Amino acid sequence: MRLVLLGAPGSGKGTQAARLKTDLAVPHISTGDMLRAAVAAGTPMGLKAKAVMDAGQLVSDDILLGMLEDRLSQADAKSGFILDGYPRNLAQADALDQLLAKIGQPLDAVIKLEVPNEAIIRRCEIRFAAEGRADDNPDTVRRRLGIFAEQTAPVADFYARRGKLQVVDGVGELDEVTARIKQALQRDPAVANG
Ligand code: B4P
Repeated sequence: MRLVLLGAPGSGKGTQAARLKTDLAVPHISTGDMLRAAVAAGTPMGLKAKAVMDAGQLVSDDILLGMLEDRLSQADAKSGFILDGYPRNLAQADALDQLLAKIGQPLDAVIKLEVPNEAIIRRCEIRFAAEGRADDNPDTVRRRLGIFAEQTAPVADFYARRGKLQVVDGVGELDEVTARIKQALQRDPAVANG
């Protein structure tokens, strides 16, 4: 299964991907986690990315594509993957299409988690209090939501036009949202037919 999870910051992509990976028996590939690992390791790329992430902006497409290409070439990704946080704009969606065509692994499905902005702001406030992630402070979350509406929302149309998009309500208990995603994947003809 090759799945993309789309959704605004704080919509539950990372949370749900971590729950789905065991059932689907594929790795969870989060570009946000990869960038945070690079920041924590103090690599030159991490140092460059930190300021951009803390400000709630998107890290450059070139950096992201190189990182993703490396990750998808690893052995565990041959059986599929759940991609969380990528693509975040149309240039990344195009680049992903080309990369997957090159390695002969087209996407099976794209799930978009829908959560109202007020709920997202509340979730990120809770995480900010618990983890202190700079990009979860309320002003930065509002900026990230603006970037999402402007740059990431068109990615959903990109996949809708290709018949790959399913929209799932992301509000509710974690188990409920997981069950909705699994139902959507069952309905997906590309997935149901293997
Ligand atoms: P991400 O790591 O992708 O951060 P995120 O959008 O906040 O999602 P995350 O997966 O962490 O949170 P989740 O929604 O699961 O990106 C961080 C930054 O990295 C970006 O701003 C950007 O700078 C950079 N970046 C990453 N990818 C990039 C790309 N492709 N191009 C350029 N830059 C990129 O959960 C949020 C909170 O909600 C959690 O605390 C969770 O516990 C809670 N939650 C989840 N589901 C819930 C539910 N059903 N009910 C209540 N709370 C819930």
